[in-house]
Amino acid sequence: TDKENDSSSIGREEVKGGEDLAFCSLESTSSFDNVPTLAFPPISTADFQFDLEKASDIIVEKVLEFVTKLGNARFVLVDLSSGSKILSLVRAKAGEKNIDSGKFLTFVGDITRLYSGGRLRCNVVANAANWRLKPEGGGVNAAIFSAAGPSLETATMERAGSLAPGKAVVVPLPSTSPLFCREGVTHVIHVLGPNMNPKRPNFLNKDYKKGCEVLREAYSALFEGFASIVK
Ligand code: AR6
Repeated sequence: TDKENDSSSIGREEVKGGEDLAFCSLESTSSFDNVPTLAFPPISTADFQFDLEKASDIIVEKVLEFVTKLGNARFVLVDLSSGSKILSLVRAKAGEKNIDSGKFLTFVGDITRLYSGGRLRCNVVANAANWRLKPEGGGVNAAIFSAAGPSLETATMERAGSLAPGKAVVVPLPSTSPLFCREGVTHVIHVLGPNMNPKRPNFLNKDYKKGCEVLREAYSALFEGFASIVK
């Protein structure tokens, strides 16, 4: 399947004891489990309508910068569909730049079910948030808040009441959250990307000079947040 192809560089783990996951049994099944791993969606590329070519350039540029900075950490770009154009673009451009395929991979699947559905351990998950940091809206934001349960909203509000474009906030996930106990996610990092959709707040009206600047800032903030957890 596409999922297997996409994640082949990190090796496959045997699916075993799937039922145990409901009871928070997350025993280590491979040496990869101990590598700090950030799963992130392509920020701003769906509801916020950011140009995919430009977004893919920025993702590869920022991953390259932080893969080098972080050393012992993995980055996983996740999207829902095997036909995801942004995943193909990023895969091609990452190949051209020779980014270590053990440290950066693309993955097709639901970011809220990476371990239970894909046997991929990611201790940190990024969210393409809204400025209010609320569960509303659709996309990955609604999926993460729904999968994490109400404790994510409480934990988020303890850290920040809102987010400016280009900024990120690291939220430790309470161990009672299903995302923690089922998937092994210890932190969610909310990021607010640039918005090119006239129907959403802070609309940049085709200003890609500003848009690219804010998207770069957003990935820097996200990856620095991840670095602060890894250290
Ligand atoms: N798993 C993996 N990837 C996903 C999932 C999922 N469950 N759901 C969506 N994606 P978007 P944005 C991918 O629209 O453009 C919200 O309403 C999706 O295919 O979620 O930054 C917020 O409240 C796409 O590739 O985020 C904000 O207001 C990527 O995630 C606004 O949308 C980002 O799509 C943010 O818009």
